[in-house]
Amino acid sequence: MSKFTIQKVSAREILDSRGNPTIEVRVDLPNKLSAKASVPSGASTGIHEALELRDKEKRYKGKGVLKAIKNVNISINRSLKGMDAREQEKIDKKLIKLDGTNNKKRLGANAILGASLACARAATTVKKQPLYDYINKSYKLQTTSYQLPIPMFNIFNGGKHADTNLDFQEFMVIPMPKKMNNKSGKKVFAENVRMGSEIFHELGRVLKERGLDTDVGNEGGYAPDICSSIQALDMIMAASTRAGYIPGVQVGLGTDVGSSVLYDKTKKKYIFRLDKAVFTNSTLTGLYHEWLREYPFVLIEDGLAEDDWEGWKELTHVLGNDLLLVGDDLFVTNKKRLQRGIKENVANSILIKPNQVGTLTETIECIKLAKKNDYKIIVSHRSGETTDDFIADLAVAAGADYIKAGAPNRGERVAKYNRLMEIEEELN
Ligand code: 2PG
Ligand code: MG
Repeated sequence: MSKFTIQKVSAREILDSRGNPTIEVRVDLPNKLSAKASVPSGASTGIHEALELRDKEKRYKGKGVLKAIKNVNISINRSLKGMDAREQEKIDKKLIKLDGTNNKKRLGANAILGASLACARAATTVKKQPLYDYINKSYKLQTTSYQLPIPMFNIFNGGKHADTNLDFQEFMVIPMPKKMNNKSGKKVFAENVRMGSEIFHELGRVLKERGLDTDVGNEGGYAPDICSSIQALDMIMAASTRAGYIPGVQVGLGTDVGSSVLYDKTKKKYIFRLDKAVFTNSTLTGLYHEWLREYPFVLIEDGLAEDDWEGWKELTHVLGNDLLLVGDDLFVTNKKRLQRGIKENVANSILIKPNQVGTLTETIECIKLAKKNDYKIIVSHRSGETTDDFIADLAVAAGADYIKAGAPNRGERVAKYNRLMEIEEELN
């Protein structure tokens, strides 16, 4: 038995940031070493994601995760006990085989991912290796020096993440890459966080002055009822300028349209209630094009629905050179779907969410495929989060271009940004 031999894998039910149950997995090694990982949960989940196992019983209105926990405590524990925690790929393969379905519906992607991530973290405890360094080296991700991702701050929440009238799920402010590099090359990430926070608070003041609500949505961004989508953009622009950051020079805009839920499949139309507008995939692409002329957009995520491949092709053809076009529901961190995207020239960036696919190894494989094909990498949180900051280390390990972890507000969101600032200090 080595110091890395897995003694026990166990799980318990905890609450996520929306107050819903989720799973926390613990892996025990010899010498009383142990590590935990918890699993987030989406609200605007893509239909092609791996399955999040919920009890569908009376407790928590069906949202309990006791079945997933039982799967960890019994079958996953039985099959991982005795394995070397450093053999992450072997561990993940075993978990995939144990589940035996193509979307992890038997054991639950939440049970499997929790175990997968907890094993990785446990392996770092023996030599006290930083998690990002451990992941990077285990998967031979890169040889050059570590780089911190650019944070994308979702400061205006709508869609499925707020009970307000904005159809767009997220409006983000994104520090511009080159212009922000300070001379010493140090604390760039921390400076980007400061920018996000200063704009966020300025936006709060802008909203207050206009008599609008300053309560926040699921991801910590403001979520007032407004008159039009454009009004949100204008207020974000005003807040950026007032905070001292020049839009288009120091800060850009991004949106996660979350368009899968706005799409009427039978009519093949995108319906935006607030703006009283109905679009086809072509006319919606046209709207983005128009916005690009008026606002400093750098990124559009899920601009079209998860299975609107034809629309995506056109969108990529029209705007792919000017914008980051990010596939989230479209790719669901799934190599097969990304492969199709690459083949059909669809999108140029991918959102990476470990729980969409269910193991660390599959997440990394997807990142590798994306990188090889020059897709930009955006590691992402979920709208239902915990204070687990695993994705911060994952982003650094993978040399991700961006990280999306919500507003610079609320504990479960800032946990990721705070961890990245810590890593930046460590690396400097
Ligand atoms: C998204 C995510 C995170 P959810 O759509 O990108 O912002 O939302 O976790 O609800 O899928
Ligand atoms: Mg999304």
